[in-house]
Amino acid sequence: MKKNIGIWGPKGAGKTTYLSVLYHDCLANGWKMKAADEESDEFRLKNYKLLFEQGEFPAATRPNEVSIYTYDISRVGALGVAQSYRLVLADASGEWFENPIHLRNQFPEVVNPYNRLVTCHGLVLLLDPEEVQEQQATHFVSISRALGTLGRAASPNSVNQPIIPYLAICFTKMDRDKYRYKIDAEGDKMADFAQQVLGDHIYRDILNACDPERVRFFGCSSIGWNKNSNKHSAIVTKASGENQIDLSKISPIHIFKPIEWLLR
Ligand SMILES: Nc1nc2c(ncn2[C@@H]2O[C@H](COP(=O)(O)OP(=O)(O)O)[C@@H](O)[C@H]2O)c(=O)[nH]1
Ligand SMILES: [Mg+2]
Repeated sequence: MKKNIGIWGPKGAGKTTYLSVLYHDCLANGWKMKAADEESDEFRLKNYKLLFEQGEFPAATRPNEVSIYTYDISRVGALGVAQSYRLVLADASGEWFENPIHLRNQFPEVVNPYNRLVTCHGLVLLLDPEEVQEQQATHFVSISRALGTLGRAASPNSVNQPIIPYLAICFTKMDRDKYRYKIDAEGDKMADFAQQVLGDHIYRDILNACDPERVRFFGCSSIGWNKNSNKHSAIVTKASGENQIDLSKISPIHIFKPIEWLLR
């Protein structure tokens, strides 16, 4: 079954890094995964090398790059029933969500990522909690604009409450010290965390656009923390002051989980 999953979020939220480790976390969760085309395979391999050999994060996505990565995933589920899905994942620069009109004029040849999001079965919204908390009004504008666009696409001629697809809201980089005790495995605590990070306006705006049953909050980290050292980030600060990933410690947290929830 084909499932388009849209990834969106502001610039620097961690989208490209998230997609780079998805393959590993998918396998770690008992699924099989294979890239459906060469570009998707090269994307994961190139970034694998960067993360796991050089300890570096992928380069920032350029505004004219809107890439589509396609992976086939499968597993044998409960009662021996095989489940298989084709995941079509879109990665775009966060600027598309912050300033869409400007980018549309600047890059008329690029397929607007909004046009893809509206065709998705499920959406993953990645947010850096620190950034959101510091700039709630800016985030309100970009999240609210995207929800409005999605809502109009979901029910263009209806005054009824627009129902946008399932939405997994993932707080990224939760390996950082100030967040390291905030993640809970079942995600029950995340709704409280979300309310605090997002503030009333964004929180209510999300519930205004979506069926509450279709929204879930997750805490995740693409690099994770060292299991042996009481939840310390896999990022280490070198003597030069530069941040580097400690290669022996990369262990993603809740990267595949939101997608698994969207597929169920
Ligand atoms: N601590 C931590 N930092 C991260 C993580 N993922 C990304 N980052 C940082 O956030 C930056 C932006 O990530 P990127 O994936 O390029 O964001 P994008 O613009 O949404 O694609 C990276 O260069 C890293 O410095 C993570 O899991 N943990
Ligand atoms: Mg990116």
